[in-house]
Amino acid sequence: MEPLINEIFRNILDGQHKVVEAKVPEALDSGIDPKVILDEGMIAAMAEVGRLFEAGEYFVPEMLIAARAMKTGLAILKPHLIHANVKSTGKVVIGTVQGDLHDIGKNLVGMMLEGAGFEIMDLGTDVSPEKFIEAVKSAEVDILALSALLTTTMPNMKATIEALKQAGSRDQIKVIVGGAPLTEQYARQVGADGYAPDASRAVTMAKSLLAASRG
Ligand code: B1M
Repeated sequence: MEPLINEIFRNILDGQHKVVEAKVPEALDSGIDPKVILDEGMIAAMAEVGRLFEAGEYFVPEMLIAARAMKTGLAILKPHLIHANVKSTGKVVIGTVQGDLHDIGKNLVGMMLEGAGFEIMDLGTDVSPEKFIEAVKSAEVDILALSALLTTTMPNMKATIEALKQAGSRDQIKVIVGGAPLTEQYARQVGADGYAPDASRAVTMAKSLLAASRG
């Protein structure tokens, strides 16, 4: 692994956000592709954090400081990942479902959609079905994007889609879902229109759903 990428990986793992703040610009300045910094340095580090947590070597505080370091790096990478001045291709309401506080993946999906020209209304984490519906009704929203990282909160995607039906808003928008524990099959089961395993495929999915609905 490229030494700078390895340093970013290690310092996210160790929660050293100040070092990450220095190393990400250094990696960019040395000409490393921002996507490589993201995938091989940063996302890979968070996967390793998850593995260490599962193995009982990391606990919630370690996960939290790693997440802070990850977010520091993402803020620096953001302008390099998205292209400014792209015309709006549609409006997206995005959030992490009720009971779930994980927001790094959701933020990344929002960031990539923004880069592809979508207008983003980010409701944050632990979003109740009622809050999603309120947002969807408050504007002409094209896509509702739901994220979940816990097997215990995944069912709240179905609850949100059901609430959308009850509110009479289901037919007006496309729903896409994603998050580490999800599968294509689960997405179909909860009644979503699309599933994406990562942020760039969320963009492709969002674009193709809108293209299909607009004819
Ligand atoms: Co949590 N946590 N956590 N955690 N945490 C996981 C998810 C876990 C897998 C760790 C493990 O055991 N290996 C495990 C879940 C197990 C399960 O449900 N089966 C877990 C647990 C158990 C918990 C707690 C219950 C721990 C506890 O308190 N005992 C607790 C729950 C709190 C709550 O939400 N109510 C908890 C808390 C936390 C922190 C707050 C400490 C912190 C989150 C900080 C934050 O987000 N601000 C945290 C972290 C950091 C993680 C891990 C280590 C990393 C998550 C992450 O940011 N990944 C995670 C382990 C892992 O995922 N391997 C873990 C990087 C990110 C870029 O990837 O979010 O997967 P990801 O997003 C990807 C794709 O999934 C996809 O695109 C993204 C980019 O490619 N994607 C979408 C995501 N949303 C999408 C939406 C789309 C499309 C694609 O369309 C709309």
